[in-house]
Amino acid sequence: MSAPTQNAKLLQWVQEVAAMTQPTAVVWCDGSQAEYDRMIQTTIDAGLATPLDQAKRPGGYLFRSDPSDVARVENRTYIASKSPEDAGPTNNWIDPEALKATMRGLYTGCMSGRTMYVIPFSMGPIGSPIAKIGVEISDSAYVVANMHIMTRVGTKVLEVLGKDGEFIPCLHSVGKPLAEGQSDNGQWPSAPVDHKYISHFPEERLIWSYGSGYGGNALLGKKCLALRIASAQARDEGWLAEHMLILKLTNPEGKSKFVAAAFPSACGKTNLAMLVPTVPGWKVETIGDDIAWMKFHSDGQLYAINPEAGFFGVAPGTSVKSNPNAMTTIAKNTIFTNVALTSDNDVWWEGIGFDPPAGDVIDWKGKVWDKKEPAAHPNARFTVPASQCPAAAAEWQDPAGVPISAILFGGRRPGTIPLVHEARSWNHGVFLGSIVGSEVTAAALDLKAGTVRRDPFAMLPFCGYHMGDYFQHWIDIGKTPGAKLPRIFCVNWFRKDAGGRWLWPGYGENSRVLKWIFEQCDGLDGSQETEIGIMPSAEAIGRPEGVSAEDMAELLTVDREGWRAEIADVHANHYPKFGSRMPAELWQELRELEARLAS
Ligand code: GTP
Ligand code: SPV
Ligand code: MN
Repeated sequence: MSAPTQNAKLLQWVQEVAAMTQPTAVVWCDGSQAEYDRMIQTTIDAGLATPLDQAKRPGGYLFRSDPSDVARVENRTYIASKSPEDAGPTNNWIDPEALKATMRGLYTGCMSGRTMYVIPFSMGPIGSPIAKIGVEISDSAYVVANMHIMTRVGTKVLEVLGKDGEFIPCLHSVGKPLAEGQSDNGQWPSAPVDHKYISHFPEERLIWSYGSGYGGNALLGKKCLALRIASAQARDEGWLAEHMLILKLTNPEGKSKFVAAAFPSACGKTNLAMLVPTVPGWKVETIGDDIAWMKFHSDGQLYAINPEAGFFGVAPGTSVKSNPNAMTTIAKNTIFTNVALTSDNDVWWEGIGFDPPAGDVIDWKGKVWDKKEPAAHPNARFTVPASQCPAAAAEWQDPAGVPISAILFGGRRPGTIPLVHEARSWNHGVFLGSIVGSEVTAAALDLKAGTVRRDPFAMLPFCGYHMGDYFQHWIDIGKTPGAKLPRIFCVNWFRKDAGGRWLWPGYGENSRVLKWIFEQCDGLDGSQETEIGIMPSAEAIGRPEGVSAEDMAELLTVDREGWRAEIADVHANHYPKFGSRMPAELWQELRELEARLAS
């Protein structure tokens, strides 16, 4: 096949990679529907995909990954800057040349028996000044199909790239060469964990991934490009690349504001972005559910775009009750990975809101479900075009982005952190982002689920450089001349009582908090100063059905003892990690909070 580009750098790179990985064929992807259909057929033929009942769920396909390859692998994710200091204490580091030598060894011959796909893609609307072009080389048809949904793939991207345009090379292999005549034959291809490398070279703006076919490890436009590499670019160029949803919030008078919110993986971004408010007259619409790129415009406002074109969302817990918009979105043209299969050839998962029909349920491992373990993997996901979301805002692909009025930080915290509090200032807000803690979820494979860890700005696994410098970057953003800075809030939907019962119903009821945030931005009354920040009265939030006045009080009081312990941990364990790169402004915020809580 002749190459559909004259971009010399791209042609040379493709040739070099093909020489190293030795595929049977090289295919340049055009992004067409016919190509998508071919990819799906290829995976069906290889026994990797199961078509769902096409009458009930048109364009629905189920994949089961290898049980060792079900989520991101943080221990095998590397930031290979020249100096370990530039990767910082929260990233794994290997010398870039040593890492490349190891990986070249693994890549040599790794695509034999397979097709090498060249996937030109755009993060952000094609041709928009904010968009970035990447080219992923992958030996996985599953990756090609998912990239079609999650990014803008194809010939148009090559046109914009032209002869000498810049692109971010993203090299990916599942790390499972095939012998001649051999097929995957129903076995999800991946490499053993100690051969997996999800590597980033931020100084060269380069990504090399080996050994995993799953999600953020393999769909390299997402976490690797749009967060890890883009965060390093954003630092250099004065903008922000963040693990944030973007939503449009409209009040009963028809006035709209845009909100961005950072929660760690599997902590509620997709759900908040598509929320159906319980508060009458209010409306939430979706711009994005996972990543925001934000830049100041000449009017002083911070504008955000969603660089993605689809959702790679957590399936378990998604139901008509919790997220009706997501359920409608995934009614067609959806790739499901690691959910359960029902006897009538449809999908099922824990928390879908109904029992599976009679007959055997096949669990995510492909066995008849014995009901001892979950039928769907907790990190089972759906991949679906954002354009199918009934709540998609009219502006969702606007290349200019949307002006952000409020930024939210949150995590899963059974105690201490109240339902909502507002920062007193930009720097105090950056402080709140820097100390975010959250219970670990199933979105990363190698961590113990349930334990609380610090996940600053929900970027712990995604910051492509030293986290102390990242904090400083946020402080510096606040000093942008003429900036109309968004207000900053902390939210926590995950409070529990001593018996483990949720204190807050969450989901649609979170609209009560969004309403208060909207009104705070407009300077309406309904708040009070506390030691930890500005908080609403119980009346300003209102009480959802089933929430007692005592629960409400617990959700909205300052747990002074809990906060003292929180702050002591930040002081002793969290901030010292960042050494001399820790901004003085944040130490100052910490000392001021300590003083307020002591008096
Ligand atoms: P990533 O895609 O991993 O970045 O995750 P995300 O932040 O988009 O998380 P998502 O919205 O998919 O939610 C993950 C899990 O949290 C799902 O099982 C949801 O049902 C659950 N969840 C979301 N919002 C709430 C809430 O308000 N309350 C409670 N209790 N659970 C929630
Ligand atoms: C996350 O883990 O935050 C995700 C899923 O959004 S993945 O793309 O696999 O990283
Ligand atoms: Mn995410």
